[in-house]
Amino acid sequence: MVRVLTEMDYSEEVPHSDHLVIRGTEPFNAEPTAAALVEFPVTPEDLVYCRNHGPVLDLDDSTYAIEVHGPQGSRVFSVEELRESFPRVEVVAALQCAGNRRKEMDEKKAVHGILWHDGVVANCRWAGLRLRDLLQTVGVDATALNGWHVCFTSHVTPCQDDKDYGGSIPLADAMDLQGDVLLAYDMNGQPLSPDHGYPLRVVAPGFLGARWVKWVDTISISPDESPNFYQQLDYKVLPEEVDTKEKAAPVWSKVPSLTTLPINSVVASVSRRSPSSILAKGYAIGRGDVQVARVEVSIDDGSTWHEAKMTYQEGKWSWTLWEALLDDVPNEGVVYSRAIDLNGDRQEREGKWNMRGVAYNPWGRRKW
Ligand SMILES: Nc1nc2c(c(=O)[nH]1)N[C@H]1C(S)=C(S)[C@@H](COP(=O)(O)O)O[C@H]1N2
Ligand SMILES: [Mo]
Repeated sequence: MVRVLTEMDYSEEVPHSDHLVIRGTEPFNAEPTAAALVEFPVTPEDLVYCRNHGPVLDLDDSTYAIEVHGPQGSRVFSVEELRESFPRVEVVAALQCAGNRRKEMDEKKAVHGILWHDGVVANCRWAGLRLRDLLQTVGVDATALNGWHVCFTSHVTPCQDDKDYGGSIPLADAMDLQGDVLLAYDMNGQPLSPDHGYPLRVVAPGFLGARWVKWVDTISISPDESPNFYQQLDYKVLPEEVDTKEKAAPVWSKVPSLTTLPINSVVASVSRRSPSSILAKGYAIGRGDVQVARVEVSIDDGSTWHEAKMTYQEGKWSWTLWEALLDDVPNEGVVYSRAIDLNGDRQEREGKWNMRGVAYNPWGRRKW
């Protein structure tokens, strides 16, 4: 367990990207515009949103180690050992915060949380070791531990709501999912930056960002989910009638923790291509491992839909970029988008309001 700060202290905060719109400074929370995001199939470091619940420190990887608590006891691994003793695996996967599009939900009725626009998503090339390989090394046999969870914790600093940051995913997913859950040390071919978890972070493709624990220093298996605040008392879709903290208090434990986020798409930019035509661009993202099959756009309030051209999709876990050139358009209007996945599930016009403003996915919508 690596404890660096015993209280939330921002005096050693690292510098952050200048290309983000800042939504909060202590802790540092910032996102790019969606218009900038969709210009890059793989999100450059400077445009990767930052979501923090505490200070961001530049950690020393020579003293950093992780503890893995397995069925036969605990083992400590240095970062170097993890890099050298396990195969390096690359995965392209979209990281998305459950609060993406919260601002739009807040426009319907006030929600609790940072008013993120539609930029808290990043599609990166992650590299690291397979969590499965590490767990097998310490003797974890998933078939004998049916229904168990893998818990990740970062003790580096305390957070706003808990003494550390933690989350968990089902053990079966960690051991299966084609082995794509990583303990990552690289992002886009470079060592992770402090903002994104240097020296080690969890990469859990298909899961909401909250489970991608940064600066992870402890991994354990348990019959229960992580007891951490961010697993138990946050990142859940509360019933619509729960609209105050007081009403939420007795309900949290009865509502399941989020694992995947629903199919989504947004219109990121609309530009004029001629006096009578526009080009709409956006991203779409499937639920878990279910890929986006198609994206459609409408400029007549959803009466007729046109298929957009998908310009990028890479493997099972990436986002989808799309664009649509629309002719004979009036001077102004609204472009809507909706994504449809391989199972035929599609985005609906309206999303469900919930107090914490998570998992919001109504049709994408942008004026021109
Ligand atoms: N240690 C730690 N890990 C964390 C968080 C955090 O505050 N502390 N935030 C989580 C949330 S809510 C998200 S959406 C992602 C954001 O990752 P990023 O800042 O690299 O974009 O990290 C997750 N991992
Ligand atoms: Mo998040």
